[in-house]
Amino acid sequence: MGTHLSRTVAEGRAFMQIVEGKAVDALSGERIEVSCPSDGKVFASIPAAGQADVDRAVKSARKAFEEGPWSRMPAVERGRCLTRLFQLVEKNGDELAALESRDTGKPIRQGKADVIGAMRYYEFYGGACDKIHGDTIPFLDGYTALTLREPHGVVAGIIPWNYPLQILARVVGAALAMGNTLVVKPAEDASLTTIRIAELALEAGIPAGVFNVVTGYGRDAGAALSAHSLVDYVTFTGSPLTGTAIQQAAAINNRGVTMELGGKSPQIVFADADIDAALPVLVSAIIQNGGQTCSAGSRVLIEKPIYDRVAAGLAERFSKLVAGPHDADLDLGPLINPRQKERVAGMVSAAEEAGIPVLAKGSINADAPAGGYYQEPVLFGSVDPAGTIAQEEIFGPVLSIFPFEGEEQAIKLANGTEFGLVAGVWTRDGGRQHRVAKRVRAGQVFVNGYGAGGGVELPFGGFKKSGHGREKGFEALYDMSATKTIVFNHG
Ligand code: TXE
Repeated sequence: MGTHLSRTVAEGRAFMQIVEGKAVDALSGERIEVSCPSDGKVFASIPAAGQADVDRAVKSARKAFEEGPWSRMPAVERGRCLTRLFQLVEKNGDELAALESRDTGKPIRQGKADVIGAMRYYEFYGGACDKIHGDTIPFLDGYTALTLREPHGVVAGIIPWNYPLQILARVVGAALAMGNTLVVKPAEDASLTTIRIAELALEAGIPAGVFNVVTGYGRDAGAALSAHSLVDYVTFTGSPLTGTAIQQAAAINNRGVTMELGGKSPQIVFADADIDAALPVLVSAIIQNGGQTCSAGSRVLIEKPIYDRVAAGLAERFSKLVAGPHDADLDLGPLINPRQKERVAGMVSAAEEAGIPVLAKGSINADAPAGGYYQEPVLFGSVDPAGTIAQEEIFGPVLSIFPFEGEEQAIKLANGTEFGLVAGVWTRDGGRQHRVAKRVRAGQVFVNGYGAGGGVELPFGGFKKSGHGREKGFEALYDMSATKTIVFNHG
């Protein structure tokens, strides 16, 4: 522990992009240094791709799509490739978890959980390949009408840095299951496991050119990829601002998009709730991955009669939370980079200066390396629902709690932000469970529980500013394909 972080297979390695089945550098030869958020020290590097690199990767994916065999391969064969990838991810699980933790600073426990999540995607979509099909439609006399689900073609996947292994897996699993080919651009802050997974995909028998990786900055590689005329569909997880830029770029070619743009997800705790069951979940829903989770439960709405009790329970737990380096495996790791640390710390101090009461703060482990991007957890009480920390996605370990009176006010507060990704409802009243779950505008609602990002088989995506399109489960297979209608005239 301390300043000596454990070493991984990545130490000193110059990572490469994967294009047409080969490891390639950026055409310019430029590289980006990769540092560990736990100590801020450089330990590896990745290529800095530009327009020409993106063009090369997209053409590789285009060729693989047009010439096959992937897009024309029997679904069961594609499924077997994804299943082999699932097995290889399992086999290399320890290495992938260590790499993910080193690259993102997340506690090793979370890295391992992410490997298991990623495995489940490859397993699920490997099995789903030959179980998705079209319909026959009753039509005019003398005709037979049917639908086929066809791949879009080349899919571009732009991946964020918070859960690279898992978010990559949900994109790769669904896109490849439907016979698309792919160009993936991971985040400049966390590209290493994406490169490793693309290597394992080749080993699993996914043909060269089907799954390409370009690494580089969003403004260069990401922008070039989303605007490329040979890309047929773009899927993105990240910030609303970047999502808008990507949609504008894809609109130049009138291409479809899936957008998962984060949230400000509420958990509503009614007076009849099982408070002891709720408390640990309310904490883990915001602390998991240091709060850098699109589905983080960042607002807790508490019915007035139990406000003080729940606030005290949360405060007690918050005061014991400790942040530290990834391999110390504490409650949370550092934030991803200095920019995010500055942003979160800035929002916390602005709220403090505005007089919002701090009910509790966690701590930073005394042994944590000085160069790391640590942020202690903060619990704010009696927050103004219209204020900045109640409305904006903070993306850090910061929880805001709000009192409410009755169901109507709870729903109004829950729906009172621009986001609509996930919600939690805690009550023993069966009628209320259904009423509230239906009226909360969120893509996923958990009753008496909360699954930040959990469940690969559960459709996931947002309302409002949280985005559109659905990932995970069978729904993602619909997004990753288009319906073709064929009509036969038996005349
Ligand atoms: O995200 P960006 P940033 C939110 C979270 C966080 C904020 C900023 O609130 O505080 O976003 O993080 C690529 N064209 N989320 O700036 O910019 C970029 O290289 C094409 C929520 O890191 O959205 C990376 O691969 N691509 C979220 C990816 O977009 C571009 C997860 C995400 O980066 C691009 C992450 C461009 N013009 C952040 N600019 C979630 N929903 O879970 C950047 N990129």
